[in-house]
Amino acid sequence: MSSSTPSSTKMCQLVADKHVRYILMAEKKKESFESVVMDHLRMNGAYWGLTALDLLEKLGSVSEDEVVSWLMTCQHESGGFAGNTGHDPHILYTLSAVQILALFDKLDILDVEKVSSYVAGLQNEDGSFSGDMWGEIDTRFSYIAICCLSILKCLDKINVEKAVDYIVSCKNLDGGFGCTPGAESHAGQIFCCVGALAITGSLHHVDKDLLGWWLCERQVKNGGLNGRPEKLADVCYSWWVLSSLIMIDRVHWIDKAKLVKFILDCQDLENGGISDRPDDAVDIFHTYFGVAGLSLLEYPGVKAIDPAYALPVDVINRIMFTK
Ligand code: GRG
Repeated sequence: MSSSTPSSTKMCQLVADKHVRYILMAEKKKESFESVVMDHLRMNGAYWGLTALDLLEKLGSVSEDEVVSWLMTCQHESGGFAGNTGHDPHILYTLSAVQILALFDKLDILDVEKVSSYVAGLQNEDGSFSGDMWGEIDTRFSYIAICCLSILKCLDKINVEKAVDYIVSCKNLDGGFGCTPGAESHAGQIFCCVGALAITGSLHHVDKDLLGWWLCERQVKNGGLNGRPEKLADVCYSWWVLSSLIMIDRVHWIDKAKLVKFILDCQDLENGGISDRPDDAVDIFHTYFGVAGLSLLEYPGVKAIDPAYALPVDVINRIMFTK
């Protein structure tokens, strides 16, 4: 790029090494504010950090044995996983645990029967899923159940037809999906519904042009994507929106170069990490979704990620092509 380029249009590069260091350090800072407030959802944080490391080809810099032995202390008698040792199990953390084991090629240490029974046991009569024994229902949990059981090759343990019917009942007139029937369309829920429909081979239920139009309208002036109309752009929607657009084959409807620039502008160039918006504080959630977004945008040096399973493509291939 020429030195006369104004700084506002100058494209910085991905500071991958700094992000790797930031992720490795975040794990060590157990007394920090971020660590304390995230203690109960450490399993999610581990999935975000480890998947980002793998996408940057640096998964080898963490101790697999340490992660896996901690992870197994989070499993309950029911088969479900908690967000950390001593907490209650939830379907959210169960998927993260399964995804982490998939990253390390360690799914064989799981009692698959037990984990899949826990997940399948959360399906309700109408096909929806609860998140745990307390019963909250949300299409996030439908996605999680379907993704988790597909990775474990146990989709036959649930009523897939009813699960799909429930998701379709959450479709809105704008082509999007909400968390329950009649709830507002939101990019995060759209990822969940489209991802679940993709995994179950049911994408014919999506009006691709209508939903593609709604999704590409999420791109705002600064190139970033928001999660619904009139909201601010946020790096995490680079994942929720882009993965959905890819799954319905409409990703060419957004300006990819402007989105790459928005994500790169959210980096802390000195200390690593990615924030929700330029100049905000970085965190592990946005660092993961920023890297994952760049992966979907085929940014050089970042491994390809599967838009439905939210795991590196080589990990998914390894699972799907082995018995
Ligand atoms: C494996 C990637 C993966 C996901 C598992 C948990 C889950 C399944 C999906 C979550 C989908 C979701 C609802 C994402 C949205 C997260 C988010 C940033 C919500 C913020 O919502 P608001 O209303 O923010 O606070 P806006 O941006 O609308 O102002």
